[in-house]
Amino acid sequence: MKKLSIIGMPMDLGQMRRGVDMGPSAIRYAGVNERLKKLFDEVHDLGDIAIGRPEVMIDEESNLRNLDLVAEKNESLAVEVDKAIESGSFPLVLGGDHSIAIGTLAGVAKHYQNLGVIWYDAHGDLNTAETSPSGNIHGMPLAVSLGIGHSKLTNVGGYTPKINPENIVIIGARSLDEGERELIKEKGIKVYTMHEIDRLGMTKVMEETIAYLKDKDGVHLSLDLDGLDPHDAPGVGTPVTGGISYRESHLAMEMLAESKIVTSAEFVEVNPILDDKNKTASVAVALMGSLFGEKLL
Ligand code: HAR
Ligand code: MN
Ligand code: MN
Ligand code: MN
Repeated sequence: MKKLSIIGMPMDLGQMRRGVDMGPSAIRYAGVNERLKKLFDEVHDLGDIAIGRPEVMIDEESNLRNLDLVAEKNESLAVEVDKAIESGSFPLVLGGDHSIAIGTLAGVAKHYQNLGVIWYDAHGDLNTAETSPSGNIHGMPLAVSLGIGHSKLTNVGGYTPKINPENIVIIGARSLDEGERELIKEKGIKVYTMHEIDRLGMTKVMEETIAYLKDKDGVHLSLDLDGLDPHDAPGVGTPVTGGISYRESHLAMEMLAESKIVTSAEFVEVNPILDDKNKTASVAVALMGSLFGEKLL
């Protein structure tokens, strides 16, 4: 019995471009339920986690934008993701900005001894309050999940760390801050930047990624739509040129489907306000189709 639980996380407090809170609506409008119903025995759309629309505030003491709210709302997300897994469902979280990975991973990682993570993103999201150029928490969730960062964030779900550095593969990186580069080297995190993707081709990148994560007891896919080229995914808050194409991304998802290693996923940073006729949400839904086993023939 294949069951899917869809959880909307309309979070926009991890950065400054409001509108990403409408990501879950845009992805539903693009037909996520209809598309995935063909690929699962049961699809349960659990609706959205309540975020509200508070005024955006900087925490004076920590210099982290909306620290308390981001932490609190991620606690709620962690509970829902945990419940979905308990009920035997594959959890699929719709963002929302990437700060939601803090809650998703808090809910997922307690179910695995040795969780692998694929971080499909233009960015490393490995900043801390000290290294961040922006104070935006969506640039920090991977560091937080490693147990690095403010304790209000690292302790979401009541435990830390969620993952080990040697279990991470970053794919699509092309905008890394100095502190992130240092952390990657210090921790030995595996990264396929756009250079390696161009050089090796996506087939080889995914073969290596799958081989690298094969022995893990679960793999979480955290897919930031800004990992794709802005031509293919324009509706994101922090676009970076020279990204992964729609076709390469499809291939990556198809290879993950074949490998059957992925046990949870989130698709984040869809901002319909910045989009071109819901193109980015539609791309997200198409990639989900491939990830969950849609075939052309
Ligand atoms: N590295 C920059 C920062 O920390 C930009 C992060 C941009 N964010 C995302 N996450 N969309 O991948 O502010
Ligand atoms: Mn990201
Ligand atoms: Mn990004
Ligand atoms: Mn394809």
